[in-house]
Amino acid sequence: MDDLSTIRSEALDAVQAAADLGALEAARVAVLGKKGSVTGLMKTLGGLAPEQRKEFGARVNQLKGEIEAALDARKGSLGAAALEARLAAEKIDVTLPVRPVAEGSLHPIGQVMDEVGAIFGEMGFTWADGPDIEDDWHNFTALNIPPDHPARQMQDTFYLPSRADGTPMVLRTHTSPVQARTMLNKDVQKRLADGGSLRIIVPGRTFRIDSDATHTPMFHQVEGLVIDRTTHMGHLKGCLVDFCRAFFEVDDLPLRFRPSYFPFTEPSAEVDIGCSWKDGELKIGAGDSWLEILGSGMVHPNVIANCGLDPAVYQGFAFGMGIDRIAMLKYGIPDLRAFFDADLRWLRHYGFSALEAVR
Ligand code: 2NM
Repeated sequence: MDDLSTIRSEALDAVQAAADLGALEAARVAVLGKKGSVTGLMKTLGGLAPEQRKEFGARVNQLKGEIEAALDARKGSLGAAALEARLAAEKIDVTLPVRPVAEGSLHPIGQVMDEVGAIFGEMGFTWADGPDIEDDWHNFTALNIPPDHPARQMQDTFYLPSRADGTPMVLRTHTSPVQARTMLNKDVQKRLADGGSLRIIVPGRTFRIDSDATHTPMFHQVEGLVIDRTTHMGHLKGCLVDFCRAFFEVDDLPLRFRPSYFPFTEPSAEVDIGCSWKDGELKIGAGDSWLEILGSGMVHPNVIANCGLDPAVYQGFAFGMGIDRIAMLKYGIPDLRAFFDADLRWLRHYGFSALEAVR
C-alpha cells in the first residue's frame, strides 16, 4: 500500500469531517504540525538518495499543497456557515414593540409660567423671585394695606409663629412683597437714579385661606412691575394688550379696562378679555361675553415711598394675575383642584413635553 495515498485520504477525510474551526485546526496539526503525518514524510527526505529524494520530494510537496488547499477551502466554508448561524441567532425582530420609556411631563403651571416669562422677556422684563414666608411689613404694610384691612385678618391669611422680635410672619398672600424687596434693593435704586428703568415679573406660589371649587389654599400668581420717571397708564394698557394677545394667541383679542380699586395702585383697572360661549364651550376671542383676567394700576405713591423711592420722581405700573386660572382658560382644563392632586393620569393628559422649548 502506498504510504502517501493513505496519508492523503486520511488527511482529506479529516479535513472534510471537521465540524468547526477547532476541529479543522486539530486536523491541520495532525498533518502539518510538528509531529504531523506529512511533516514526518518531509523528515525522511534527508535520508534518501538524490534521485529518489527529488522524485519523492516532489510528490510530498504536491500532497502538502493539496492538503493545504483542502484546509483553506474547508476553513472558508466553515467560516461562512458560522456567520450564517450567527446572523440567524442574532436576528432582530423590528416589528416587536419598544420597551416603554419612562417620560415625565411639565405641569401646566410650570409651562404657563415659562410662556408668560417668554412673552414679558421679549418686552424687557426679567424674572424675580422671593421667599414664600414673609414678614407682615413686606406682605402688607409696604404695599399700603392698612392695619385694619380685611386681607390681614386671620380668616384670610396663614399666620406663622412670629419672629423673636415680635414681627408677625405670614405665608405670602401675593407675590407683591418681591416687588417691594426689589424697589428697596440699593443696586436697583442706583440704576433708577442713573436713568434706567425697572421691569420685573414675579411668578410664584401664594397662599390664602380659601378652599372651594374655584379656590385652593395654595395657588400661583404672576405679578409685574415697571418703574421709571415717565411710564404712564398708556404703557400699562399697551403692555397688557400685547401680553394677552400673545398669550392667548388671538391677534385681534378685544380687551376691556374697567376702573377698580386696590390699596397698592391708584388709579386701578381690572382687565377683561372678549369671549363667547357656544354649546357650553368657552371660546376666547371676539364674542358677546367678557372674562376677567387680571388686575392692574399705577403704583400708589405711598408704595413707592415705602420702598425708598421718591414718588415725586418715580412712577410706574403694576399688574397681577392668577396663573392657575389663565392655564385653565388657555388649555381647557375644567377643575382647578385637579392641578394639585398629583394624579399621573391627569399629568399625562394635561402635561407638556419637557423637550419642547417655549418659543
Ligand atoms: C395686582 C393688581 C394691581 C401689584 C402692585 C404691586 C406693587 F408692589 F408694585 F405695588 N405689585 N403688584 C398689583 C397691582 C397686583 O394683582 C391683582
